[in-house]
Amino acid sequence: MAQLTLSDLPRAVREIVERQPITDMHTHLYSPNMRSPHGPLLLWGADALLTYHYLVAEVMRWSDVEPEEFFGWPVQRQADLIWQKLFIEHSPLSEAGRGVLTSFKALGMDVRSRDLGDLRTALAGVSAEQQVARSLQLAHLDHVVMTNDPFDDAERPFWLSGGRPQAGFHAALRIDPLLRGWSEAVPRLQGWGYRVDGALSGASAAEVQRFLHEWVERMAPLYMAVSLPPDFTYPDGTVASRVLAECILPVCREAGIPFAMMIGSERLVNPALRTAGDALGRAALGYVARLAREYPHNRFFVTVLSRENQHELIVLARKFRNLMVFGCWWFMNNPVIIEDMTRMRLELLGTSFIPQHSDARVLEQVIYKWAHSRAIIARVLVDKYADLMATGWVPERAEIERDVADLLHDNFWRCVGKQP
Ligand code: HDL
Ligand code: ZN
Repeated sequence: MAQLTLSDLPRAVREIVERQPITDMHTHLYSPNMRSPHGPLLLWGADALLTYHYLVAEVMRWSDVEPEEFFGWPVQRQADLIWQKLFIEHSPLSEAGRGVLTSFKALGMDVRSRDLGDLRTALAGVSAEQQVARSLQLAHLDHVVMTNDPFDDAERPFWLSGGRPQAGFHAALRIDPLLRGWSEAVPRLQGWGYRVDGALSGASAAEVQRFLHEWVERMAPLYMAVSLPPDFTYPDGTVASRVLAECILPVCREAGIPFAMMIGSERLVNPALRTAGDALGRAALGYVARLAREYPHNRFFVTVLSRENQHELIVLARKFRNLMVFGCWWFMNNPVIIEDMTRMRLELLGTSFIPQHSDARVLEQVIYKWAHSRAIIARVLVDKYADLMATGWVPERAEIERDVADLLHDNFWRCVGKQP
């Protein structure tokens, strides 16, 4: 077997990380054949990239336009303002700003002109299917997991009509209203014919289970998911705790799929910014340990939104084999934090975690989000293998390939209990 020298290591690790096909386990992308009553669900192209809600939040800091007025503009005019403020009048040093340019460059577009018209033209005439193939190839992704919400009026008709995503796109059943909007969910469930009531009495729990089983049947999700506020806890005597214990976890166990808890999102801290108005809070993670302990036959994906929660979550993963830590989520998805978290995770978990997901909402974001993260993950791995070599242990190339495949691909598929 080819043994590596210390001087070989950086190049070898970078190559191995670059070549590893990735399964992107959490995105907001849609298969290009998925349509709402108003048109395709997938967002792609220059104006969609520029009006990503991360950049909307950033442009509001340099502009005195009222959000209400801004959201009334055509997308192209919104993109024009963002380009002018965040790229021309101020350097795009933020991760979301730099990312747009990384994706443009990878797609063969020359950003030196700084002419947004030229950049729009470069993407004109390309079909969604072509752009999906180009973007996934450039990002070197083999599978993409979507976020699929049966409460979303735009998406529900596709599934109810028997629609199926194209190969390579997989569903994740997203059920936030059941755990953080129960009072609004009840009339909707009733309207769909499920005999539930606000107190979860009578047949309600069985009916919520029926609702979940029917959507598992329709979507064939790889996992079920929820985003939880920082103050969520379990058990807390509310209906949400009963929905979790009596409905969600039993259905996940019967369906053989993990439950993903994305913890710490504070919705609409500034409602005027709409999707861009969410923030974060530090959570008390004791309930994560309790769930992992009390439900040993359930598997849990967990990611947290507060930097201060990261270390605590990693330690919990050391205690529970049914807890899989994943991703640098949302406000964590910045180089300084990705590097810090990846080092901490490797030092406490070895390779038994999933370092990243893209959370891409716009197709071409997978190009920059993964290019940026692969570079950081490779840099951290070089250091850790060099530390290993200092003990006299010489990692073989095939072992590094195995480790990187675990981190970027196989750990996910083992946790969902399926072969891709
Ligand atoms: O709840 C989530 O899945 C978050 O990722 C939100 O969608 C958030 O708006 C986001 O896009 N973060 O990247
Ligand atoms: Zn997300």
